Formats: sequence, structure tokens, C-alpha cells
Amino acid sequence: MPDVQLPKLETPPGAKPSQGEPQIFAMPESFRGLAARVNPPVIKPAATQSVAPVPVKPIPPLPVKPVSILKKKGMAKTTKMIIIAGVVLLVVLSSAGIYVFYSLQPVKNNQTITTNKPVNTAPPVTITETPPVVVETPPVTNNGTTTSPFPNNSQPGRDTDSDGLTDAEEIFYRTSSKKPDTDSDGFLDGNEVFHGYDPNVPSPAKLSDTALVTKYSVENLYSLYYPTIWTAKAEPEKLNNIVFVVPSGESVILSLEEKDATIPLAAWFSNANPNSNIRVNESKTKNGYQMLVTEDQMTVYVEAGSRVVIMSYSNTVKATVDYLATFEMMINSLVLVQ
Ligand SMILES: [Ca+2]
Ligand SMILES: [Ca+2]
Ligand SMILES: [Ca+2]
Repeated sequence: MPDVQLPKLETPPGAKPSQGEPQIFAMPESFRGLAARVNPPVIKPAATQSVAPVPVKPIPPLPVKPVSILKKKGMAKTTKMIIIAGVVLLVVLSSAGIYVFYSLQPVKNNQTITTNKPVNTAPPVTITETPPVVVETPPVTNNGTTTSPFPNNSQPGRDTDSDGLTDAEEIFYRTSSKKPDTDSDGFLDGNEVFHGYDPNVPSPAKLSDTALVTKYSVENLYSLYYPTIWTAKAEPEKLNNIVFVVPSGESVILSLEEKDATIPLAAWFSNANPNSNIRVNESKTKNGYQMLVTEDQMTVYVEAGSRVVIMSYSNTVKATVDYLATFEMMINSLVLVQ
């Protein structure tokens, strides 16, 4: 059998030999390059048939309504009204916001709050302290007629508001001469001073807790309060006698007299003043000491066991008695050491 000459495998130019198996081209050499020589078939165009044109009916244009100038004006007016309404709405909302903002702010102290709620009234305060009540018995003569409490040459000081404090005393105690109850605690200014209460502070504030009065003490004998602006001094010849001098010239003189402790105060007075026509009335100080009070209320004799404390209001420089309530305050503040 003759050897069959196998077509030689050629490697196309530019082809890279594979590193493994050899590449094999199956197309015979005679067919190669024919594709480039074959003429492409000519396609004849199909015979065209003449078609009669279909008359096209023209489409009438859509009727366009002309926009009138008046409508344009109406639209502009509507837009304007919308803008105005918007502005008004903004103003209303802003006002509401401002109102809410300020209504939530804390109320200042000096603003007055009005409310329709009923105000709870605090229960009345009951003061347990013994209320100062002045019981002044006008001097009465034998036939029952009232007489002037002062000597003929003296008249009571002016008391504009009739509260028991003269206008001069109101200045000293810094109270109102036109208001009977300066601290509005229910007690008259004169009553408070009479009993040693502070007329400027509601009861039971004591006058002795203020700088208005000063305590005067004699060891083993007595103590009492007197106005700070007054001057207290001992008499040179009687060291037991103390003179409290008012800046305007009046004075209160305090003296001590010996007494038999077994003899009652009234009997002592009669024995000590056998030829005197001075009439006295029995009374008690606020601290409970027995005393005798002259009809003009300007001298008192206080029982002190083996002594008698004599206090006298001396008014030789003025026609008016301006410090009688203060004099009574001093008497009521007296504390005896027995
Ligand atoms: Ca007065
Ligand atoms: Ca007054
Ligand atoms: Ca008062």
C-alpha cells in the first residue's frame, strides 16, 4: 500500500505555536482563499407597486380660547388675595406665638396677679399672750364727779389719734400720731407702751427688746426700764434717789423711803403725811406690787416690804404733761428685789 502523502501542516503566518500540542488546520489548501474570490449574490429589488395616495384629511386645529385681559386681571387679583391671606395668617400665627411665649414667662414680684379662684383666708391667729388692756380709772372726788387729773397749771399733751400716746411720745416711739394702732395688731399704741410692748411690732414683741428703752438697776433693790434718750443720774445728797431727765426738761424722780414691813402701805402713807390733803387710790403695778396713786396720777408709792419706792413725774418747765404713758411704762417695768 502506497504511502499517503498527508498534507503538510502549515503554520499560518503570525500564529504562535502552542507550547503543547501542535495546531491542526482541517481546511484543505485548495479551499483556502476562495471565500475572498466568490462574488456576493446580487439581490434584485422587488418590483414596487404604485399605490394611490390616501387623501389625508387635514385635522382642524383645536379651538384655542383666547385668554381675556379681564381673566388675567382676575387671576392676578386672586394671587394677590392669596398672598394677603398668607401674610395675615403669618401675622396671626406670630401674634399667637408671642402671646404664648409671654404667657409662659414667670410673673415678676411687682406684678399683680388676678385670679377668679377663691382666696383661702388664713385662720385667725390666736395670741396666747395676755393682751395688754389699759384699765384707767378716772379720779373721782367724794361727791362722784370727775375732776381733771392734773394740777390746774398742767394740761395733757396733745394726742391727735387718741391712742394714749401724746404726739411727743409718738415721735419718741416712732409710731404714727395719726394711727391709733401703728402695727395693726389690735392693740392701741398707748396700751402697748403702758404694758411694755413694742408699738411698732405686733404683740407680743416687748419694748425691752428694742433700743428705745434701757434697763436701770440698783443692786439688791430694784430695776426698771426708762427711755434711752433720757438721762439717769443720782442726786448727790440722796444716792438712793435717781432722776431720769427728759431732753425737753421734765423729769421722773425715784426715791426710797424706809417702812416697817408689818405696816400696810396705806397706813404708812397716812402716818408719813399726817397733815396732807393729798388723796390717793390703791392700785397694782403690772408685776403685781401694791401701790398708791395720787389723783393727778403723777406720783405713785409702791410697796416694797421694808421700803417704799416713790416715783414722781415732775413737770415744772412745761404747761403740758407729755410723757404720762411713758411714766406708767416705767412703773409697770419695776422689779423689786426683796
Ligand atoms: Ca397718739
Ligand atoms: Ca399712734
Ligand atoms: Ca398696736
